[in-house]
Amino acid sequence: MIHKLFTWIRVQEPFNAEPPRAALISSYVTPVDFFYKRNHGPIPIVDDIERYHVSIDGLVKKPVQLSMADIRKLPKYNVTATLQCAGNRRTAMSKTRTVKGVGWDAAALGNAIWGGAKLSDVLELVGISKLATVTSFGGKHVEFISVDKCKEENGGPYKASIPLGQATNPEADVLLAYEMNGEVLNRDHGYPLRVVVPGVIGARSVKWLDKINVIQEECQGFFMQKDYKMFPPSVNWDNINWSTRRPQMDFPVQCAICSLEDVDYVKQGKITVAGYAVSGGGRGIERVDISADGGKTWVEAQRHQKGSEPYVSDDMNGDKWAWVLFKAVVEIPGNAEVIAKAADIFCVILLYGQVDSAANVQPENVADIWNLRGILNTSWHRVRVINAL
Ligand code: MTE
Ligand code: MO
Repeated sequence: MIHKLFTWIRVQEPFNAEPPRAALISSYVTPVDFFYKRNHGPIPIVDDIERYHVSIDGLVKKPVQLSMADIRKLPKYNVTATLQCAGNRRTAMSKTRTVKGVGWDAAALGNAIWGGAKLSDVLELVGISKLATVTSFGGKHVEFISVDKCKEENGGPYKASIPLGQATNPEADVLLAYEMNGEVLNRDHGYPLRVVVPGVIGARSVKWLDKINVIQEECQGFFMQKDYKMFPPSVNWDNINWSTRRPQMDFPVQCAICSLEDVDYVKQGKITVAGYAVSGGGRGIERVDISADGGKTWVEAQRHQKGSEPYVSDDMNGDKWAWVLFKAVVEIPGNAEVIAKAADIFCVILLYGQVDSAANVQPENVADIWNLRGILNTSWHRVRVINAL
């Protein structure tokens, strides 16, 4: 199949776009042009790179200003990580009941190789040691403030925060990234510098970074406190109380079929069903199951990351922050519902080196997880095939 390199523009201003779902899975690493773009305000232009700097301030001993040259001097890491918008698959959720937000199909995510400095190394420059969860001045969160301005912040900058313990943990791989797939980060994705918080909803990966603030409480910005929180279906715009929920951080287990549209014409017989599966928090994908008869019978899909080796969720060779692509051959009986569901795996090393693992599964039906902002539609992905004669 030949896919033209184009993306669907979901909103022109601010610019929001995603690729066609079938094209998304044609490569493990998503080409930059094809990577979804999610913006809350106009895309800023940072052109005077000599004068550009990031300030680190707040509850630190000595605030500093870092130029791009200072950041490039730190050890460079390449981290393959899937970034996914919390609103991915929102359009499907809005079919249950109206939701508020950009209407996304199933391609508001992408897998890139992010190159940059580790935030844990950057924070050492202001005297915060690795694995610190609190600074000597009481700082417990790291806030990222952007250059762009958006209406939700009343014209102020986009911002978000993560816990200090995640920011200072080298294993969490939080980056200040200046490269995407080996190229200089482009304007759409945050040039000259963005945060990449692997395993966490895209909203926390602040683009066009301007300031880093070490603060006591989590960021009080709109997108942390009045958005990107998961509510039950009973909560509506009249009875919502934002303060009753925590800001969403890790992404739950997700998967989608990309080789078929929501409603597609298929000839009876064997077809290959393909798509992606991904989870947050560094959890691997333990299995992906496909049904071609509305959930009566299932076959396990093959999973792949880079190369041709089958992916094994608990071997340490996989990219733990990245999606897996899956494929399964199924027999289409005629008109049918094709379903994909995934389970992730979380391994923790307990005392004495014993390994415990727990699997999370996806909710069966979108109606059960409907929420007014239409976030985290991680329900089983169901598509309808119609017998093409
Ligand atoms: N950072 C800034 N400064 N402004 C934004 O609007 N959007 C966030 C995040 N970082 C945003 C931002 C959201 S909701 C997502 S999903 C990701 O960026 C999207 O990153 P991308 O456009 O590089 O795909
Ligand atoms: Mo997002």
